[in-house]
Amino acid sequence: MKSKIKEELEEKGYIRVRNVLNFQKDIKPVLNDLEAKADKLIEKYFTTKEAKRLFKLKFQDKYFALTKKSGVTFEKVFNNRPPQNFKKHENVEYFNPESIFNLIKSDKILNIVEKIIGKEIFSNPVQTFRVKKPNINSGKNFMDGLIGRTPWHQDEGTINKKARFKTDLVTVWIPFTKTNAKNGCMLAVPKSNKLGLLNHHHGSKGQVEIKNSELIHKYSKMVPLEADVGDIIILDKRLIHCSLPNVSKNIRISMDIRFHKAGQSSGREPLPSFYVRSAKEENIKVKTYQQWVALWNKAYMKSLNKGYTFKYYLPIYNHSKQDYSKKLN
Ligand SMILES: O=C(O)CCC(=O)C(=O)O
Ligand SMILES: [Fe+2]
Repeated sequence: MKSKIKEELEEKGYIRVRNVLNFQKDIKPVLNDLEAKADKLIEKYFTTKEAKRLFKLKFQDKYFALTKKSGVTFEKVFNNRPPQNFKKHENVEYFNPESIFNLIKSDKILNIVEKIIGKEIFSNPVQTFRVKKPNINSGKNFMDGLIGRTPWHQDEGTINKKARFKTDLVTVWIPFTKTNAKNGCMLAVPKSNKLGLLNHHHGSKGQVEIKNSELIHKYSKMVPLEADVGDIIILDKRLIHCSLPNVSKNIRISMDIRFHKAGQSSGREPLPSFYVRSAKEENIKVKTYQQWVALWNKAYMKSLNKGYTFKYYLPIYNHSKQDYSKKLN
């Protein structure tokens, strides 16, 4: 029998589950690690005297001080996985502390995911930690999805052909700050998961974007996916969604992680995917933080002389039936 959650997800394309995570146990450890990462950067960019003063500030003020002083936006450094593209042999240090590994294998999250894709579950490598800066109105980060807005897309559009149409992929979006329409929460088109995979294209900044997405604002019903810290938002792989600009004065922090049915393609080979839940205990091979870090390091090291960690082709049909413009009634 289908679970209620699965039924609702299939019907609307998204679902918010309240109070899944505990602030002290699940959220705070990640925020602490984020702050430790900022402190390391402060040591690099500031004098010892300046650093001493900055260490006392809140993460947000550390981040503002860092970006101002360095002119660097740190979108790759604060992401929890190696970047898709980088300069050849550029070894970007990314944000992959144990607290994030703990979230990926959290029973609180997996108990919900299990109701959607069943008891045999892989961690999927399509994951992004996002520290969204306020008021990015133009420039290279304008629509980068990392510190800027995320363009209109379906998550299934961002995986490769091996997984497209085949893999049962589910997105779990986790806020680390209360997130609302003002600070750039996601925006979704309810029931759009029933439209099939749509034609995507490269937007003006190279981003992956649904073709005709300008029509969405004009003609479609849109719902802001607001959430409190502790809540999670689950997305269907075909839900049409984007994120709003952050027009508040504060940063907005979130992480989206994904899971798929064990044994299926992750859609991001050669990045790691592995069992996080199974009825057979011996299937769980990645048990320690060190093992997890080693998997990612290996994938990244292999990519260093290529300058990219993964590639996929956008879903572009050679017919227009899957254009968003054809879906309006
Ligand atoms: O947080 C965002 O800006 C976008 C997140 C997203 O697209 C996702 O989790 O699939
Ligand atoms: Fe997405």
